[in-house]
Amino acid sequence: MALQAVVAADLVQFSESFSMVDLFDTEPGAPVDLMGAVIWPCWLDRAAQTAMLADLRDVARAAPFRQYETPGGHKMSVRMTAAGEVGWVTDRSGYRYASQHQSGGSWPEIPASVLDVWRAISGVDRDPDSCLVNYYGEGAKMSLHQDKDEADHHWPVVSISLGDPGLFRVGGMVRKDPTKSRWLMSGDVAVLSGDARLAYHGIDRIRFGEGDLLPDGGRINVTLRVAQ
Ligand code: MD3
Ligand code: FE
Repeated sequence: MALQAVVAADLVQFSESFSMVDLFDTEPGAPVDLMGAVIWPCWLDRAAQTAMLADLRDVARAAPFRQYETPGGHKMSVRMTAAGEVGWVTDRSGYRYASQHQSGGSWPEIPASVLDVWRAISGVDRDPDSCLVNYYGEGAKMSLHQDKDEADHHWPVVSISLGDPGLFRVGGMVRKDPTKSRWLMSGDVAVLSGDARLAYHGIDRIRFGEGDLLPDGGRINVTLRVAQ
């Protein structure tokens, strides 16, 4: 047999011993502690990521992504929408949770695929009432901030990353505290509870186009909260 034919036969044998899902899957990792933020690498396998992405497309159809303005008058680079009883919004009048989106209706329900992650990982027996969906296109970032707009800060925050890698930075309770960074990959889930719940954090940059979950590139982050 010609060498090319041998190589081709080997490739067929190789590909038949794996499913497409296996080819994309990474092993779930042990939890990583980053300044008290607990990151579960690859908590969601490729099939779960694809299913959640389809649910998030439905959310975005009901409540389209928007680029909000901060109270200071800066346009955020991240595009946002939400699900649940209330959604986080901002405009010139301030940061707040609102029961209606800009197009006038109530927010869509939090998808079951997203709720399942909270129930499995949050460690609390109350469901979240708010699900923020952030979309990072090319060049988008989120500067260092605290999440303080919720009524009771003792409830955890759960964060799910999908799509391109994002460089997550987390520090302490004061902006100038030292920080640590880690790339959040598609399928990673982070739990912010205890002291880390009020830690400064942000996304410095994304590696746009590196992932293959979103056909047009970009990163999605879903955060679940008890807001009211
Ligand atoms: C650490 N989102 O929406 S997720 C946010 O990837 C937000 O879109 C980032 O910060 C993102 O407010 C970071 C990880 C995260 C979420 C909430 C936290 C880290 C956190 C709350 C407290 C401390
Ligand atoms: Fe935040």
